[in-house]
Amino acid sequence: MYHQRPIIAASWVEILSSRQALRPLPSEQMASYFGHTVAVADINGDRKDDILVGAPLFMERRPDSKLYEVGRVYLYLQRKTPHSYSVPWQKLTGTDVYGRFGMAIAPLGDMDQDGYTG
Ligand SMILES: [Ca+2]
Ligand SMILES: [Ca+2]
Repeated sequence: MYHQRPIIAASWVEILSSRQALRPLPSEQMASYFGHTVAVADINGDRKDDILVGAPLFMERRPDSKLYEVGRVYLYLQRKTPHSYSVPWQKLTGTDVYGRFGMAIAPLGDMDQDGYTG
């Protein structure tokens, strides 16, 4: 008789540079497809590219205690702080069950011309 060890499959997105390897962006939930989509855009208008990562199968626990697959998009701002890539600046969660929010991400520029891409 043997005890099977649980399989833990963590996922992350790793941004590589020719000069240095940046910290990996860790997923907060297994099997959420974190990293299915990645986009780069200057969201806060500071002329530094920021990173958007989609997790279209992210599951949210709702007040009825059940998990619902809604998807999530994570925004990481490029800052010179030690944890700028380990903790997202903002999490955007989908509202529609099975809507797969974050399945596709594309920077559309400053559509309302207020100086910010977002
Ligand atoms: Ca920026
Ligand atoms: Ca804008």
